[in-house]
Amino acid sequence: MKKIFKFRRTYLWYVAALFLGVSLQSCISDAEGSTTEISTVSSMKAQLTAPPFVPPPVGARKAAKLTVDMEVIEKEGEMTDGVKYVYWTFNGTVPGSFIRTRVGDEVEFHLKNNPNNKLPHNIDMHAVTGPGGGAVSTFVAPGQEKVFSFKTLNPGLFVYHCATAPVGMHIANGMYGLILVEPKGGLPPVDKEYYVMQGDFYTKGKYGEPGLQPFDMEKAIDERPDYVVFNGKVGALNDDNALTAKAGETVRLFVGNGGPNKVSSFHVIGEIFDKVHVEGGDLVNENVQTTLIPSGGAAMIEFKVQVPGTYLLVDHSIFRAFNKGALGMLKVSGEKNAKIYSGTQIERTYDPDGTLAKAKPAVEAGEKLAEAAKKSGKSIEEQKEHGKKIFMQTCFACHQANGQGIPGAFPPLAKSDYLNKDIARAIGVVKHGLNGEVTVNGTTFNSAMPAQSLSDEEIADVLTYVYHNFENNKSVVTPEMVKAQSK
Ligand code: HEC
Ligand SMILES: [Cu+2]
Repeated sequence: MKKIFKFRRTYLWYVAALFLGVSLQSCISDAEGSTTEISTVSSMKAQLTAPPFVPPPVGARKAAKLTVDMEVIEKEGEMTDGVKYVYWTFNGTVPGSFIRTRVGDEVEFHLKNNPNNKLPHNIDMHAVTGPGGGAVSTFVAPGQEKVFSFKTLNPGLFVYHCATAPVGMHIANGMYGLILVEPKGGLPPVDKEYYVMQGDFYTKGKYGEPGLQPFDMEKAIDERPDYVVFNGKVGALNDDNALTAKAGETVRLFVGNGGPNKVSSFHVIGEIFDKVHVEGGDLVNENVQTTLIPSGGAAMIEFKVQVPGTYLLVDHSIFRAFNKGALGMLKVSGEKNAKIYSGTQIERTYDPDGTLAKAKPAVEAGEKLAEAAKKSGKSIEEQKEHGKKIFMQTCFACHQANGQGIPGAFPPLAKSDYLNKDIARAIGVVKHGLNGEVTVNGTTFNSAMPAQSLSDEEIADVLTYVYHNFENNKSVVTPEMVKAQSK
């Protein structure tokens, strides 16, 4: 017995010594045990990019002295069609330039304030260890430059932002961006990488109210944004500006949230995140549907795209997506795969008790026609007034309040060439519904509009309203025209 015990003790010592040796050796071989100790061997100018693009991966590059040039530019931009806003930016974009570093880099940061600007600014980078994340050392007046240096000690995806009083206002005007600190050896390679950042905006006018809209401090304090958007404006990532990938590729999204107020429930409709670096750090969650991105926080999101289509990036606090602008697009091209996603396989009427077959003619012949007859002989003004009510009850949910539609889902009725070209056809759409491809103002939609169960008079009024608004051609539609339209 005693002998065995002794043997075990020796064995344990042997194992311990082995461990010690291995860890000592790894320390010596990469000389990067503690990130404060990593030495830099070269110096270079950091390559910066405007969103939604990111600089190339660091790969195997050793830690270096990195010079970053950042200029604050106050400039007018477009929040959405017809709505102007004065943005305060880092390097002219919202979010500001993407900065890509690796752990152990020594960053020499140059902050310049454009001489045409009106206000002083600074920068607080969450990747910086030191007072104010750099804010204390970078307060610059217009026409001034300040330089400070820091060492990147922690890998991760970090937010940077202006921290000049009133801080909330500087951030609300667009002063934020992302700085990535890659681990030694870099992040695992993927096929596509993109830079997306959410922000909430507060304007004197309501959503869509045209003209130059000033910042509204009261709404900002109450956290009642008029706009919640990706990359600084409504539609920054839509249609021709959509992110792209091919089926079979892996995609990494660097997603930040500038706030200033709202937490994002970030989701991509029709995708599951294979991996999420939660809060931009080392913790990796897998198979995630929606990830929380705090104000002043970020996440690295990875997924493989399998089948073609348009995938919508949204804040799943969903009114923000469809009514305040938090909607972007990832367009995936490539081969269909019916095993993974079949598309509609069967479409047929569901009428188990014959209710639909009986009720439709009855309703039409009955109360609705009677009501229509009673109210005939309306003026165009009366038609428009009645039509507006119907529009707000029925069409608004899909085509939106100003008839602008929703990219990728519902075509616009505003300035719609399809609508204005052929009245009979438009009547047919509302009366009988519309399926399959339709091209409106050069954009093709392939969805379905159900037939609207409205009387001939209601269809006449709502179309008259639509034709007299949203910059359409002011056609008048009468119940007789609707009645005559059989298909
Ligand atoms: C449930 C959502 C929905 C509702 C409600 C709806 N539509 Fe549509 N509408 C669509 C979709 C989707 C299309 C495109 C169909 C396609 O791709 O084939 C469309 C197409 C149209 C078009 C032709 C394309 C264009 O943009 O000019 C007109 C006109 C139209 N709708 C008018 C109306 C009117 C008027 C109402 C209200 C009475 C209404 N729609 C209600 C979803 C809707
Ligand atoms: Cu500022």
